[in-house]
Amino acid sequence: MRTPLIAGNWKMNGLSADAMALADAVVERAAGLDGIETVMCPPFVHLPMVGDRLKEGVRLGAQNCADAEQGARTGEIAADMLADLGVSYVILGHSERRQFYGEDDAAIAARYAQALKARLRPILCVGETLEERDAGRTQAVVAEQINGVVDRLESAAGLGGGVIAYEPVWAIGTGRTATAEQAQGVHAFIREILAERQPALADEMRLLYGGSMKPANAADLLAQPDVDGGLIGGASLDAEDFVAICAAAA
Ligand code: 3PY
Repeated sequence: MRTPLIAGNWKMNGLSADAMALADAVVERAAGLDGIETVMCPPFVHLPMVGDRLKEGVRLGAQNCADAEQGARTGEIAADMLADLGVSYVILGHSERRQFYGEDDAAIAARYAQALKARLRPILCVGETLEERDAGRTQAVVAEQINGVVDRLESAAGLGGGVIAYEPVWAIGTGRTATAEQAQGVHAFIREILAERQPALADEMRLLYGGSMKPANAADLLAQPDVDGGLIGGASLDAEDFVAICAAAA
């Protein structure tokens, strides 16, 4: 049985007062939701103050971590610094990191390994662009991104500490969402890739859908057998919408 997981990716939004107000509102509304894991991933600078406001059942996540343990990495944040703040999850390989900061599979794998070392649970994002989908390359791209990380870890079992988020790039920040059938198709394929590595991993690993998930489409997406939760962008900045999605998963 895979516990549903809903993680809010706040991206680069909000000043400290906004972060505190949003965290308070989510914690208050999410009280009493059972059977799911809820995670808030604010920008790095807001982690301590959001962390201070969380109550049982709501966890703290970060939006990236460094590819090295410590030292000469100006501007980066080490995984164990995040763990030290009470962070449980870390988003890695988001398409915005791949697109705007040139993070490739090797860089993402190095970050993944650091996250595992610090006992953080990585949320590995994969997904195709519209051109790749139109060219019939969705499965090839997703397989390449997953294998590009797993092949660089010590063993496939290492992947097991984490979660995979399928986020079609064409559905990020565009208001477009994959249909429930499109999402299920790719999630089932991801489970096949994992099963080739390790059958138990395929059964246990949670697969999230990300890309304009909102209250209006959440129930449909979450009803799919291989969709175990969501990585929520814009809707995670509105406590009512975010908790409505959490309720749809519970
Ligand atoms: C989105 O839904 O826009 C996201 O990028 C979630 O990570």
